Amino acid sequence: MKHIKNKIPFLFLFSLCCTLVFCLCTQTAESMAAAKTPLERHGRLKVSGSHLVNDRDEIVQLKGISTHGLSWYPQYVNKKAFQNLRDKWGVQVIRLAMYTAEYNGYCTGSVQNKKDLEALIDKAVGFCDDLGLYVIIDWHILSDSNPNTYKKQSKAFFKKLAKKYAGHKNIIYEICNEPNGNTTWTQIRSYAKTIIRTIRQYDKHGIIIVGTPTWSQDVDTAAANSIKDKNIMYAFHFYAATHTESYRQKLQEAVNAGLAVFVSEFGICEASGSGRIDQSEADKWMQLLDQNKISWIAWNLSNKNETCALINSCCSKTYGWKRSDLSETGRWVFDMLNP
Ligand code: IDC
Repeated sequence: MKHIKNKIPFLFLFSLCCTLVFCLCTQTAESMAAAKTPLERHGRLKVSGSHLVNDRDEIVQLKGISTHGLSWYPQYVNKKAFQNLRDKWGVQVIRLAMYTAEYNGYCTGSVQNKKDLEALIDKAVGFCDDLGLYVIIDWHILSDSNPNTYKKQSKAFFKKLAKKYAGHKNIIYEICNEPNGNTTWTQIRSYAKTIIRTIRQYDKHGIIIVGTPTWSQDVDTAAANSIKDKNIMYAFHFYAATHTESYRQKLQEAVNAGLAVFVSEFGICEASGSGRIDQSEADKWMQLLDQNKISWIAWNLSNKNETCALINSCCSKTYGWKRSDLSETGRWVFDMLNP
C-alpha cells in the first residue's frame, strides 16, 4: 500500500505531462490544418455533374472577390492586399477583370497597354501562386457585346496564357464576361468551342467558365445545349436590387438540369453598379447559392464612388483595410465570408 502511495505524485505528474503533450500535438495539427492555403486544401479542381469538386472529389464552393477593371485600378494588385483578402476576409479565389473594350481595354488600347495588362496579370498570378489562392482570368467583354467581336485577339490571348500557366493548378479561365445585345447562345457556343480548343492544346485540365446570353443570365439556353467538354462551367451574374425571384428560378432550373454554374460576378445593389442595396434579396440569393454549393465572386475591389465598390471612396489604402474603411457593400461581403 505504502509502495503505491509513494508513486501517486509520480503517476499524477506523468499523466499531466501526457495530457500536455497530447494537447500540444492536437493543437499544432489543428493550427497547421487551419494554416493551409485554399490550394493546399483542395488541390486541382474539376467539374463533376453540376458541381465544382476538389482533388478528393468533395464538393467545393469557392468564394472570392473580383478586381475592378485592371486598367482602372491596377494599384489593388499587390501582395499585401491579396494576403489580407485571404487571411482576414477568408477569400479563396480572386478574379482579375480585364476589360477588352472599355477604358484602356486589351483590344482597344495601345500595344504598350496590352503589354502592361499582361505584366499585371502575371504579377497577380504570381501573388496567387505564392498565397495558394485560386485565380480567375476574366476576358471582360461588355460594350463589345458579342465575344466574336474580338475572337482573334481572344484566341491569341488565351493561347499565350494556357502555354504559360498550364502547369498551375489554380488557374481558371473565364472566356467572355457578359455577352449582351442580340448575341445568341449559338454564337457564344461557337466562340467558346474555338477558345476551349485553343486552351486545351496546352492546358488539358483547367476550369473554363463560359459566359451566357443577356449579361450572363440565360443559363437556361446553355443548359439546353451545353458544351461537351470536361471542366466547363457557365457564368451566371446577378445584382440583387434588380434581379429577383424569376432569375433565381432560372438559375435553379439550370442547376436542376445538371448545368455547372459559377456566379463569377454579383452585386447587392442595382445592375448599374450603383443605386440602392437590397439586403433581403441579397440574403435570398446567398441562401440559394449555399443550398446548391454554387461558387461566387463579389464585384468589386476598388474605392470608386459607386455602390458596388467594396472600399469607401474616401479611403485610399490599397491593403490593410479596417471595417471603417469598407463601404456598405464591403461590410456585407466581409460578413458573408465570415459568418
Ligand atoms: C461597371 C463598373 C463601373 C464601370 C462600368 C464600365 O462597376 O465602375 O464604369 O462597369 O461599363 C456588370 C459588368 C461590370 C459592371 C457591373 C456594374 O460585368 O463590368 O461594372 N455590372 O455595372 N454586369 C452587371 C453589372
